[in-house]
Amino acid sequence: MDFSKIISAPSSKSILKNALPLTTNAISKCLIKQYAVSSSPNKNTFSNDKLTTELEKSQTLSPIKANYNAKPVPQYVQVKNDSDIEFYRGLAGKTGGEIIIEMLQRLGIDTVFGYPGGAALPITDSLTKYKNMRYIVPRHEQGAGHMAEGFAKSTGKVGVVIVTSGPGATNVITPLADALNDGIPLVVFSAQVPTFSIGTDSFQEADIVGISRSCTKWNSIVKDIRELPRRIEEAFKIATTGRPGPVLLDIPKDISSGILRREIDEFYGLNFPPCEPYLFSADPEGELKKSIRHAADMINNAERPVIIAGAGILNHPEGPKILKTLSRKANIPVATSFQGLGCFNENDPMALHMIGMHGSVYGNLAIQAADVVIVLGSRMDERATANTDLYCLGARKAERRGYGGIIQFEIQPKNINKKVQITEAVEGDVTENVKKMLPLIQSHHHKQWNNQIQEWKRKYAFTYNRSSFDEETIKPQHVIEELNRLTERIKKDIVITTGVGQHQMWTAQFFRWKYPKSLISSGALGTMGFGVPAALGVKLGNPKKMVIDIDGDSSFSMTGQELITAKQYGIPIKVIIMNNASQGMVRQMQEIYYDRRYNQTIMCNPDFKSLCEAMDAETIHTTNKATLTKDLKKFLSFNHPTRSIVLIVDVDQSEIVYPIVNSTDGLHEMDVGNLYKLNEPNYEEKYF
Ligand SMILES: Cc1ncc(C[n+]2csc(CCOP(=O)(O)OP(=O)(O)O)c2C)c(N)n1
Ligand SMILES: [Mg+2]
Repeated sequence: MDFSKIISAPSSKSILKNALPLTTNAISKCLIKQYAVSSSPNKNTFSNDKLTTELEKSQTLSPIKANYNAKPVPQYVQVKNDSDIEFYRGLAGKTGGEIIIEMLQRLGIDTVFGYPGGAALPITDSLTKYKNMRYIVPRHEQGAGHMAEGFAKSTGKVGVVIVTSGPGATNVITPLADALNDGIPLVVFSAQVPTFSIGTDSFQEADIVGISRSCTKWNSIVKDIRELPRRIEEAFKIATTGRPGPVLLDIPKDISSGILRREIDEFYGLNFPPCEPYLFSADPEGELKKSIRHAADMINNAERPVIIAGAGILNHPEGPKILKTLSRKANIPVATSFQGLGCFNENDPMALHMIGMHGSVYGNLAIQAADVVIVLGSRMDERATANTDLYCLGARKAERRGYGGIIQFEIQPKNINKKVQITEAVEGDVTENVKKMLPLIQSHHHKQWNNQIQEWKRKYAFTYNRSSFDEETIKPQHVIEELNRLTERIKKDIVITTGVGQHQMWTAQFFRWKYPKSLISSGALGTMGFGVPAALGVKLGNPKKMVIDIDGDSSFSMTGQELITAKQYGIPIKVIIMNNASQGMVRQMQEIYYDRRYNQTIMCNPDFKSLCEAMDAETIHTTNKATLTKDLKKFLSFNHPTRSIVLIVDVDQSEIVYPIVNSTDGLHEMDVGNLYKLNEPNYEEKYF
């Protein structure tokens, strides 16, 4: 989808009329008047239409004339059906704030996250006039953003955020960047100072459109109330089409408090053209067919195929089913990126689990040895590939011999050939295209290859050093293993969120993921502090599920105050703080690469038990291995309709996440510490 078309296309004649060159005086005179009056909506308000006329009268330069005959009507402009037209007409007489909420209701939104402020009041006050709208106010706007992410990622709906101007808006930058990197649909309304104050360094003014440009899929400021409905529709469409992502609409206070005086008589439909593969091809359908045919041929000729499944599979309701069908049909083992965890049942013998920098040894060995690597909806981030020059060496060799290579199914064109040169790219919705390819796939046993995989799985299972200094010390990996064991039968009803660090990687490694969308974690940006607020958003979207945040002590310290939000709204979540009293992941790097100079990574932590109790959470503090299982059972069986529970587990600080692949090495060059010996004598000669 070429969004530049949307941004640059004229929206309506009236909008163009407003784009007049004006003297500064004329603008401020008219706008100050408008803003002052429109703040009290029942008085004789100054409408935007009247404003336009005033501006026209007062401007001294001759207006730019739009040439309406120059362009055909853009494809995405549609006349809506009768009920839409009626709805649009009904917006006349409403304030900008009311229009926003009307539009949200029409788009099926029932939950908004946000934080109030002077500039946002016309919007948040409008919320009080509508039923069935939940408005969740966190302790910090970052919390609102991560809550919206958790809500959106776990439900597939759009996460909506409303924040005030200036610091309110800048506080959501991290969630915006996080959502952009992980492909999560968010619509953020940031309030802005009135249009006539923009650029005057006015109180709580920040150029949020400029600031958020690189961390949104699209953003815009709405400077005309008549434009508001159309912009909101565009925002939702852009957030949810193609690869989902965050958008931001900046709403000046005079727009949100102003009144729409005249009916909107030009209608824009939600039906954007579908995301077209091969935008510049004369025959996109033919190109797609050719790619799919070639991909199928490569798979049919493969001796050692491997699938890498990413988040793209989870973005389609049928994704996991289609993935399983492909794997079954030709007996292809399935590895998963961190964000793809849950798209394939990891108890399946064909599962290679998470691959990458801290991925499974067997998965990484398989990827490097495979002659055909089929990447389904994964960006191939450097955490998943390590050194790209040494990536998929087996497939590269097969490519040179004219039969194998790397196939990438991907919806986002910019992710194709971004870091890794692809042999065949199939552009468009991943699941739909795999579905199209399935009839062309021949059944195959790949017996020798799968025997090899099973042997690697037996030899190099995820493990850790189980002996510790004393009987009491708890190994962090053991906590996840126990949680995995105790929840085996109820996993369908559990969603897990995490912070970022060692605990996140151990959660990925030692929990066996079976269900789509059961892990909600910050992958590409790696945002500490994601866990607690994301868990709240997940719970609001999935009230029947048990939502567990597995957090690090340092990650929890960043946003743990959102447990007060949990108390305020009675949102019962469960939190495990894996307390190693350190920024473990950084401490581990200091140990390995910086000669044990632990510069400021050992944490001065609060008494987490008292802290969480002060936020009205139930707490358990586990310090001894002997009580871990009992405490975990108590934690899991705690069942209160509104109260949260926090289990603080003091764990061994010295543990290191293995395997480790250095960014300069190939995926097969793993450091596994003293866990076992990687003994594959002829591996390179055989496969590369
Ligand atoms: C907001 C943010 N700041 C800094 C980092 C860099 N970083 C990555 S992991 C980590 C330590 C995390 O510590 P903790 O949450 O206690 O988890 P642990 O590694 O100890 O399990 C840091 C500082 C980050 N990912 N995010
Ligand atoms: Mg820690």
